[in-house]
Formats: sequence, C-alpha cells, structure tokens
Amino acid sequence: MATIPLPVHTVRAVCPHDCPDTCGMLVGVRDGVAVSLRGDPDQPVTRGFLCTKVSRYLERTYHPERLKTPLVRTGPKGSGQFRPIGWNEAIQRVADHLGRVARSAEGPQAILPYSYAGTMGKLQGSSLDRRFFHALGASLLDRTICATAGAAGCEVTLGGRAVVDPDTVPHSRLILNWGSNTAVTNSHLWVRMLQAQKAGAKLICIDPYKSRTAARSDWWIAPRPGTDGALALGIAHILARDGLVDEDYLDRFCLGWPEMRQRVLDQYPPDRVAATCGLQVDEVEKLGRLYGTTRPALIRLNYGLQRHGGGGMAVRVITCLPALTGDWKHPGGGALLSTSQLYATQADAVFERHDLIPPGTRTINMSSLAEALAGELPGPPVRALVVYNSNPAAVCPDQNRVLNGLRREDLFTVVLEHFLTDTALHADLVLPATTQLEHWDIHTSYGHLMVQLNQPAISPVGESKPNTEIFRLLGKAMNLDPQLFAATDEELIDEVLTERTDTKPFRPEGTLAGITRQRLVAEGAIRLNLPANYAPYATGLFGTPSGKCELVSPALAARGIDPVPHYVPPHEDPLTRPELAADFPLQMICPPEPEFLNSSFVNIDALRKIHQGPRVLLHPHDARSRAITSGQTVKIWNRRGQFTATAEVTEDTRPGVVTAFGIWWSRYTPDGSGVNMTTSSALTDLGAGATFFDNLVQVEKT
Ligand SMILES: Nc1nc2c(c(=O)[nH]1)N[C@H]1C(S)=C(S)[C@@H](COP(=O)(O)OP(=O)(O)OC[C@H]3O[C@@H](n4cnc5c(=O)[nH]c(N)nc54)[C@H](O)[C@@H]3O)O[C@H]1N2
Ligand SMILES: Nc1nc2c(c(=O)[nH]1)N[C@H]1C(S)=C(S)[C@@H](COP(=O)(O)OP(=O)(O)OC[C@H]3O[C@@H](n4cnc5c(=O)[nH]c(N)nc54)[C@H](O)[C@@H]3O)O[C@H]1N2
Ligand SMILES: [Mo]
Repeated sequence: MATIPLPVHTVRAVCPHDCPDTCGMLVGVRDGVAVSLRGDPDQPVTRGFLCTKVSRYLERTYHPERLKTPLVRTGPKGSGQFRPIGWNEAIQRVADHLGRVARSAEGPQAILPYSYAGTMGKLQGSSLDRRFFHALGASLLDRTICATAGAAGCEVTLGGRAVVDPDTVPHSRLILNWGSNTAVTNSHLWVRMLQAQKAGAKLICIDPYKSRTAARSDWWIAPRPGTDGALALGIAHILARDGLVDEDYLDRFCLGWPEMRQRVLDQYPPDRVAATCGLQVDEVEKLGRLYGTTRPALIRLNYGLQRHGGGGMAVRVITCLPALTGDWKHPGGGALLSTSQLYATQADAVFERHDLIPPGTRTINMSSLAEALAGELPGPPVRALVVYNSNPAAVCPDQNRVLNGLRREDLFTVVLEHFLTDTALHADLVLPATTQLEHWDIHTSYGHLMVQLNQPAISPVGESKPNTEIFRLLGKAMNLDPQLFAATDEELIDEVLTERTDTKPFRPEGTLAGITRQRLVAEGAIRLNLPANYAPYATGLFGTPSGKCELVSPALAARGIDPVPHYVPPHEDPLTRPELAADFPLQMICPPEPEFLNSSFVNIDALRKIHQGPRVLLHPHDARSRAITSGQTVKIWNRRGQFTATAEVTEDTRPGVVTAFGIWWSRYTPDGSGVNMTTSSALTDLGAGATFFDNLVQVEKT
C-alpha cells in the first residue's frame, strides 16, 4: 500500500544568475526538503519556462560536493587540502587577519574585495558586503568584467542605456542580433523575436561564428571580430548617401549630425568598410539598405561586440543608428542593451553607504586582477583578497598570471562559495554560502521591467550562511558600527524598495510607488510603474548634458577623444598588428558553452556531459593548412599561455577566427587550463572593460 505523502507547499523564488531573463520560479517543498523546481507560469515575462541549466538548480543546491562547513587550508595553495572548522573560529581568523592588514603600515587598502554577479540579488550581491568594506577602508573594486564598455558607449551618446520596452519587440519588422546570442543568452526575448519573425520580420545575426541565434536567423553576417564599429559607420554612410535618414528626428533631438554625416561620407564608404570587416561590399550595401528602408528596426546589441579594444566606441556608433533612422519613435524600433537603469530603487550611494569610503581610496579594476596580484598597480600591494559571487581563477583574463597571484604565500585569501571552485581551491579560508533556495533576496532585471522577491524555501544546507549574515558576523568581529549591520534581510529589502531621490530626467516615470515587500509576497512579480510600450527616446528624453542624442560628444572632446563617431580597431588585430599576427595569425573568441553560465554549472554532471570536454571551432581553410581534422586534440597558445581542446572543423566559424568555448573548471580540462590562458588583460577604449574576444593565437596538433 502506498504511503500518503506529506503535503507539498510552494514557495516563489527568482533565478539569481547573471542573465537578462531573471526568471520567476516555483519551488515545491515537502517536509523541509525542496522536491521540485519549475518556472512560475504567472511571471508575465518568463511565463513558466526555465533554461536547461536552471531547471537543474536542485542538483546545485543538493550537490554532494556542496560546501557545508567553513574550511581552513592545510596543504599548498591550489592543492585542495583543507580541514573543516567551526564558524566562530573561521570568523575570528578572518577578522584577525584583516585587522592586522588594516593596522599595518600598508593600511586597509591592502585589502581587496572581489565580487561579481554570481547572484544578481541586491542583498546577497551588493549590500552589507559593501558597507563592510567601505567602513573598513578597503580598496574599491571597479566591476568591469562584463558590461562597462557598452555602458560607457551608451552613456556618451544617449546619457543612459540603450533601452526599449521588451514588450514592443513583436512589433519589429527587422531585428539585428548584433554580438548577441539571444537564443541562448536571453531566451525569453528570443521568443518575442520569433513572434516578430512569424509576423513577417527579418532576423539578422551579426557574429563571427554561427551561434544558435545565427543558425536560426534569416541572414548570418560574419564580420571579423572587433570590427563592428566600422560596419555601423558603413551603415551610417549608406543612410546618409541614399537619403534614408529621418531629418525631423535629427533636427529635433540630436546634436552634431552634420559633422557625423561628413565623417561617414568621407571615411566609411562600403568598399573600405568591407575590407576592414572582412565582408563582401554587397553584404554591407544590402545591410545598409535593409536597415534604412525597414521600420521599425530593432538592434539587440549585446556583449560579444564589446569585449574588444574598440568595444566602447563600437557601442557608441551602433547606438547612434536608431537616431539616424528615427527608429526610437516607433514601438518595436530602437536599440536594446539593458533595462537595468530603469529601476528607481534606493540609490546605491545611500544603500551601500558610499559616504563611509575614506577620501582618496584607490579603485582596482577587476579585469586587472593579474596586475593587482602582481603588485603592478599604484598603492600598497594586495595582502588580503575576499572573493564572493565570482570565480576569478577561471573567468578573469590572463589566467596564468591570475593563478600565479593566487598562489602567493603572502596573500591571505578568503572565498565565500557553494563549491570548491578553482578560486576556492586557492583560499586560506573557505566560507560556505547559501544558494537562492535558502535565503531572501530582491531582484531587478536587465532584460525586463519586473520587480521580484525571492523567499527562502528551505533552511540553509549544512552550516552554510547567506552572504549578508557572513558580513554581519565579520562586521561584529571587527567592531564596526553595529548600526550598519542591524537591519534583517527582510528590512534590507524594504530599504531597497525605498524610492531613490536622484532620479534622472529621462526616466521620470519609473517609480516604485506602491511596490512593497508585502505586495510582492502576495502577488509575485510586479512591473515597475512605467507606461505600456515605454520608450523614453521616442520623445527625445536623452540624459546627456545637452539633453540630446550626442552624435558629436562634447564630453569625449573634453577627454581628448575624437568626439565624432569613428572606428577603433581591436588591440590584437592582424590588419594593424602584422608583426604579432606573423606568429599568432588567428583571432580567438571564447563565449561560454550554452549549457554553462560562465563558470557556473560546470560541476553539474548532466550538463557537463553534454560535451566531451573543451572544444574549439576551426574553419576548414585554417584547419587544412595545419593538417588538423575534427576530433583531434589541439593546443591553442600565445605568449600569455596555452590550453588544449578538441578541434571541430566547420564553416560555422569564419576563416581566420578560432571559436573556443568556456568556461571549464581546470579539473575538467585535459591539461588543467582554461580559455582564459590566452586572453589579455588589456582594457577597452571606453569603460575600462575586459577584452576576452580580442586575442591573437596559434593552433597546432598536439
Ligand atoms: N547560457 C548562458 N547564458 C548566459 C551566459 C552564459 O554564460 N551562458 N552569460 C550571461 C552573461 S554574464 C552575459 S554578459 C550575457 C552575454 O550575452 P551575449 O552577449 O549574447 O553572449 P556572448 O556569448 O558573450 O556573446 C554573444 C556573441 O558575440 C559574438 N562575438 C564575439 N566577438 C564578436 C565581435 O567582435 N562582433 C560581433 N558582432 N560578435 C562577436 C560571440 O561569438 C557570441 O556568439 O549572457 C548571459 N546569459
Ligand atoms: N573567456 C571568457 N571569460 C569570460 C567571459 C567569456 O565570455 N569568455 N564572460 C565574462 C562575463 S560576461 C562575466 S559576467 C564573468 C562572470 O564571472 P563570475 O561572476 O565569476 O561568474 P561565475 O563563473 O558564474 O561565478 C560565480 C560564482 O559565484 C558563486 N555564487 C553564486 N551565488 C552565490 C551566493 O549567493 N553567495 C556566494 N558566496 N557565492 C555565490 C557561484 O557558485 C560561482 O562560483 O566572466 C567573464 N569571463
Ligand atoms: Mo556578463
């Protein structure tokens, strides 16, 4: 006879991962154990559908290798030899060590916090941690590893992010996925693009490799990596030459069209652009004409094209295009990078207590971790590193030098984690953190306009604690002002939902009025208070100093940068660096495998086993000259480092471009090395971002 199961109750949660979709989830709990996890059908944007990765989140939470107690290192750094210790001892050891560094002649700036978006939740992502490090006077971290080049490119041109209401996407007649693998990285937006396609829209994908998005588009255009700025200027040339611009929009809302017009007509004719981009002149002409004659046209520009020396300028040029055509005026037209700025949550400066930062505190760029750990940056050497929500040993550029730094015996490293990642393996102390099923959080989104609350479904697994609680304990142990840490997590959520007071003029409507924790608990996701089909740039609400779309940018001129849109080549460009290309002739791009989220989920067996191991795509032309065939093991290297992978010879990557997939943990690679062995810590032109897709390599059979 079957036993009667205990009742299951359902808890509303939110996917915490770094992805624009911020899915609503429902967790089924029986007798304190999470027994099911699915998409929340009532979340109006994500509508019950979860990706392959996050549908396995229970395997993450209950993974046999989940960290359950604090650990202290007993062997050499990186060896993985640890022994469990109690929380009191662990917290005391961290507090003692950080205290010693802070009191030393080198001072508190020798302490470096290192975090990114392992969780996007405001509480576990950037709350009491910030207050803690600000009160301590630690070095500040510039979080540049993902999005700052594009943010800076948009800021200069638009005075805010390129944003359209994702609800309007089905109205679009022409969609350009530009450096965006939307089918994989933003699947709920992709559904809307397919809706548009069904209604007759054309889908174009601009990507040096045939991503899943490219494969499902009507047209795949494969420029050389890092040349998107030139392509956009070529489109602008065709618009100007053929009279395909919206003179009225340009007159009313833009600054500097005459200068930009002259520039593109003089310097970016299609034949020259085609040569720079490695495209046919016909392709450039056809793209320019299609873009100039189809309204509304939407550009989904994303991160792939930003991770190059000229990534900031490329984004600036691309975000000029919808002003030339007047696309911003049409629902379904414009350009979309991120919706994150529309959330009028309490200002970070207030919530994270920026007032506590001692004047003159230095800022360390997270993409320069290699340099920081090697003591090559101004200021005191880094003596203590506190890592949470990030796995820099795997995800940072110039991995060899990052690992050398992490192996320094005089460096004290603390890592808050779910697992013994490559970074945690190098820690002196590991502190076990809770997953999203075990803590409170509040979520904005960078791909839609919902506010969502994550409620804990189960008690912490093992002795793990939320990041907030860990920083409360550290704050107390270091005798920091108790007021900073007094609020409970639920009270912190209420603080986040307190209206900010520095609202920018271009988003007067995005208020949180009436959105409370109580309502989020009762109702689930709530849309920001914004009008339907929200389109700030339709009526010229730009956030620039002139209040216009700055095709010519006085702000850039003031910084000594050419204020008129132009092309900035990649750092490692075979055309402009022939001496480097003589030894390392192939441009390498290295996006994550679709089944991984950067380095997260690599330890979920079912996901990892979809692939045999690290792989690299080579065009038949490049494979033939190296006598490489599919299935062979190859080494990929340059002066910074090398890694091995299995070759796939395919026309899915353009000639001259190697596409390698990440971001594997070293233990799952053939030689303990990942894609970031060859990547460079050189920074982007604007925004000081990382340049993962801008490195020249050689490939050879092993
Ligand atoms: N499944 C999955 N989803 C994710 C992530 C993940 O790791 N896995 N990561 C999340 C995060 S953190 C982010 S930032 C976003 C990233 O989202 P996307 O920007 O969409 O993803 P990427 O794969 O980084 O880059 C997109 C495409 O740009 C192409 N590309 C590379 N160089 C160039 C270039 O010079 N020009 C052009 N036009 N294209 C180029 C790459 O081949 C890639 O297919 O996705 C998020 N979603
Ligand atoms: N070669 C190459 N390198 C890249 C990229 C690329 O495309 N190619 N992409 C870059 C991009 S876009 C990004 S955003 C970065 C991402 O780099 P990271 O932000 O480092 O992202 P992940 O690799 O997902 O690592 C996040 C870690 O946070 C941990 N974590 C999650 N939630 C919590 C929590 O609540 N508490 C604590 N303490 N820990 C938690 C996870 O277990 C995981 O190990 O990588 C960059 N690196
Ligand atoms: Mo990212």
